[in-house]
Formats: sequence, C-alpha cells, structure tokens
Amino acid sequence: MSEDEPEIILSELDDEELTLQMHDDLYDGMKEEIEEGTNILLGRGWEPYRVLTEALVGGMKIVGDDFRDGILFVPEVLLAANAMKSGMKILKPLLAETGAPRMGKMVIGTVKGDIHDIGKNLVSMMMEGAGFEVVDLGINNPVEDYLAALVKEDADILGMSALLTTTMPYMKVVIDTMVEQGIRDDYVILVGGAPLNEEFGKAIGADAYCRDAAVAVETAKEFMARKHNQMAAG
Ligand code: B1M
Repeated sequence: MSEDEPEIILSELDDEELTLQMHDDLYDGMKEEIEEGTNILLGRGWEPYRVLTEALVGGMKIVGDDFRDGILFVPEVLLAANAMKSGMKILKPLLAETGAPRMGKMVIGTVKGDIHDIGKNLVSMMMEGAGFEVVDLGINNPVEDYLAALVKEDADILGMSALLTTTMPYMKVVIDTMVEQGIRDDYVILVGGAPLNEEFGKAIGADAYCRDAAVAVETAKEFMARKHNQMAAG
C-alpha cells in the first residue's frame, strides 16, 4: 500500500465490501488479512461454508483466471494459495464440527506428477464435516500408494484429484491396476479436478466425477447409502 492510501480497517467494512476486499487480499497473498477477514465474517454469524465459498473460493477463482491469462505467475499464485490455506485452516475444525455419525471412510490424494492440493484439501474438509473419515495422502501419489492405503485403511471410497490435463490420465492407470488386481469393485471411486468432466470420469471407469466439494459429499453419501441398503438386503 502506498503512503497516500488510507489504511483499510477490515472490521469497519460491511459484509459485501469485506468479501471483495478479501478477494483482493487473496490475490495479493496477504495471509494475515485473510485470517482476519475469515474471523470477522465468522464473528458476524456467517456459516463456515459460506465464508469458504464466497470469500475464499470466490477469490481463488479470480487468481485462477489471471494465472490462465498470464497476468499472474507461479510465485504470486503460490502466495495466494498460501493465504487461502490459512483461511481454510481456521474453517476446517468448524466444518468438521457437525458431530455427524461416521458415514464411511475415504482415501484421497492428488495423482502422480501433480502438486495441486487446494481443491483436494477442500474436499477432505467438507467430507470430514459431513461425517466421513478421511485419510489424505497428499500430492504426487503413484498407484502403489493409493492401493496400499486403501487396503491398510479398509476404506470405502477412493478419491483422486488432478488439476493438469497431463496428469488426469493417471487416474486411469490407478483404476486399470485395480481392475487387474480384481479389487476395482471393492471401492467407490470418485474423481475431481478442474480439467475433468463427467465424460472423462465415465471413460476411465470411475463411479462418478464430482464437480466440486459439495457434489463430492453428496455423491459419497449416495453411494454409501446404496452400499448400506445392499448390505441390509443381504
Ligand atoms: Co497450477 N495450473 N500449475 N498451480 N493452478 C492450473 C491448474 C491451470 C489451469 C492454470 C492455468 O493455466 N489457467 C494450469 C493447468 C493447465 C492445464 O493442465 N491445461 C496450471 C499449470 C499449467 C501449472 C504449472 C504447470 C505451472 C508451471 O509450473 N508452469 C504447475 C504444475 C505443477 C505440478 O503440479 N506439477 C502449477 C503450479 C501451481 C502452484 C504450485 C503455483 C499452485 C498450486 C498450489 C497448491 O495447490 N498448493 C497452482 C494453482 C493455485 C493453480 C490454480 C490457479 C488454482 C487451482 C486451485 O487451487 N483452485 C489453477 C487455475 C484453475 O484451476 N483455474 C492452476 C481452487 C480449488 C478450490 O479448485 O482445485 O478445481 P479445484 O478443486 C475443486 C474441484 O475441482 C473439485 O472440488 C474442489 C473444491 O470445490 N475437486 C475434486 C478437486 N479435486 C477433487 C477430488 C475429488 C472430488 C472433487 O475427489 C473425490
């Protein structure tokens, strides 16, 4: 900020102004301001999910568009991602606080060659908030890591994330290996990430493509309900 510009007091802004200011702050990678803004909105009674989607994800969308258009570069995007994560850190326990009964267990990770993890982390948070147990394998996962975790954790669901057109085909490698090993049908496989679509999900043999974290939760719930009904039917 230049010396001539008046200092912005976040707590003095109304909700709309604050949300827009947070988009700017996210864009500029201002971690502390994002934390402060997140806490202010929560203090004003905003639901954690609303803070997440309107203030944080909304801001990240602008970052993504400008990255695509060559206006922002990797170092700036990293700073923005870092600021986003600090806001998500505040929201995570609140989203998980629903006390919902255990719905099932999901192993999730970003595929080999891919280090994007914001979307995956969001999915993990929302799934936990909805009562799922989540084992997060992090980024850059080879097929062996997914398979070992599924068995070790006795999981119900495999979630895979990919943000690059060059890494999304790796999801098929994982699914094909599961087919070869005869374990494909033991798990519900959900995939997501910005470059994917429903057609791709079908083509690689996943159970469903999830457009966003909320859809991932709803889809996982549907599949778990089906599984429980099948078990009840004997
Ligand atoms: Co990257 N990057 N990036 N990047 N980056 C994209 C993906 C890109 C689209 C930007 C662009 O050009 N417009 C582009 C890919 C182009 C393509 O493949 N066609 C790109 C590129 C090119 C690259 C590099 C190659 C750049 C370079 O080095 N020259 C490099 C790749 C490194 C690698 O992975 N090997 C790179 C690096 C980076 C950073 C490290 C700087 C940083 C990542 C930081 C981090 O994640 N810790 C970064 C970022 C932040 C982005 C953008 C700007 C934002 C991604 C994001 O976090 N979105 C992105 C642009 C964009 O997507 N528009 C871009 C917010 C997030 C909430 O959304 O991840 O889509 P998203 O997740 C959603 C849904 O997709 C879904 O739910 C989430 C929540 O609603 N979902 C799932 C996601 N995973 C799911 C899994 C599920 C279910 C749903 O399982 C059940």
